[in-house]
Amino acid sequence: MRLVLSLVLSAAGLTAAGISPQEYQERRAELRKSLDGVMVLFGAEDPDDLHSSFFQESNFLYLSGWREPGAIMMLTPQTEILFLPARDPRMELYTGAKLGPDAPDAPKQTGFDRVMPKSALESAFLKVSETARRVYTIPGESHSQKLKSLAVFHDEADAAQAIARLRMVKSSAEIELITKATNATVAAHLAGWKKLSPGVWEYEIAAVMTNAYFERGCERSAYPPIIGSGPNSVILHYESNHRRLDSGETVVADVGAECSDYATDVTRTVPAGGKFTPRQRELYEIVLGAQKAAIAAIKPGMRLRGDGPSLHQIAYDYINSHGKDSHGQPLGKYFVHGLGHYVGLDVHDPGDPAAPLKAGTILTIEPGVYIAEENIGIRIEDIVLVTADGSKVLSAALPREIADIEKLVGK
Ligand SMILES: [Mn+2]
Repeated sequence: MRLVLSLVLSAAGLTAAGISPQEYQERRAELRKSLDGVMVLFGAEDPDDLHSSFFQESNFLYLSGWREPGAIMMLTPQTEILFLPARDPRMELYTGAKLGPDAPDAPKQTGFDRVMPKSALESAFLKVSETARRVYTIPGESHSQKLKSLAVFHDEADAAQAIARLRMVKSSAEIELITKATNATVAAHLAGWKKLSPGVWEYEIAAVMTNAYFERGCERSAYPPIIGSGPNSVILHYESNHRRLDSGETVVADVGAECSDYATDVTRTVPAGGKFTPRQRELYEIVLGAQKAAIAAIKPGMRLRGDGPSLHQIAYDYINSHGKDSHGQPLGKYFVHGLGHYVGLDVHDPGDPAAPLKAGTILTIEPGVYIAEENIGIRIEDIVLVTADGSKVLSAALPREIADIEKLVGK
């Protein structure tokens, strides 16, 4: 009995370190204020295989901090209910103890006003849908379809969009966690540079880098590390990391940690042998110039992309008006991806890329050129906080000038 009790108590540690239970409650309160109906969110289920680990659905995580599989939440302006699966003693031999819906302190442990068994969802939903005008769910989410069939005469609305409006502006606790992940990632890049030399395998660099942020209190990678050397440097999401570095080529290292659920995303392109060739140097300076021009233009009201002036346009224009390919053509067509994205719980955090930036938004600025014909891919990515009057580059401690990089690579 004592053993069971201590296992149950350990469930209290399941909300994310760094974000307080009060903040999760405040997020729900803020969302509920603007809700003209009922929102139902389904948490992630346990993946039933040995290849993947459990990741809580990020909107669910944002609003609850709850990290056990199979939960559901229902929010209205008047109520908030967390539905939990019944405990399964046989499964708990494999998964460890879970918090059951009938535990007397379940509201205290979860921070929700009410905790109910999952089996009560339908009747509770039918009750609130008598008066609710609109049903908010995540579009395409399979469980939601069945639920919506119970409330056929209601308007449908996109829960993810409503939550994204909150997620786009970070709280001070969120900024702190992303800064922590970023500082650990800067250390990871510097450790990777030290290890870099011709003959080393890409996965060895990845191992040195991930180890550096695990040692600094980050539990996971925000995404699989990308170490792309030579021909692999032009592959945008190269992840196999299975090639040996050769001298004379560039290495794109796109690696970011996740700390207490919050991601970061930082890329540098460095010379495998410690020195850029004149052509690599020329292209690198163009990408860097584009990045600096875009970062200088960040302030509230500016847009990442879309019609009219945008950060993407600034970077594109810079690249397209500097340098040429081997056929004498401008380089704009080699900048093949978006300039950046929002970052938060997800490395690609939700939000309209054409929306005016607000103070408190965190985004990446990552121009690149990828010229397969020349075996050269160059991407420079920093993570930036929008401030009241401009921006702060959170990854500024990681050098990006050629002279500084050449001083550090392989040494
Ligand atoms: Mn990125």
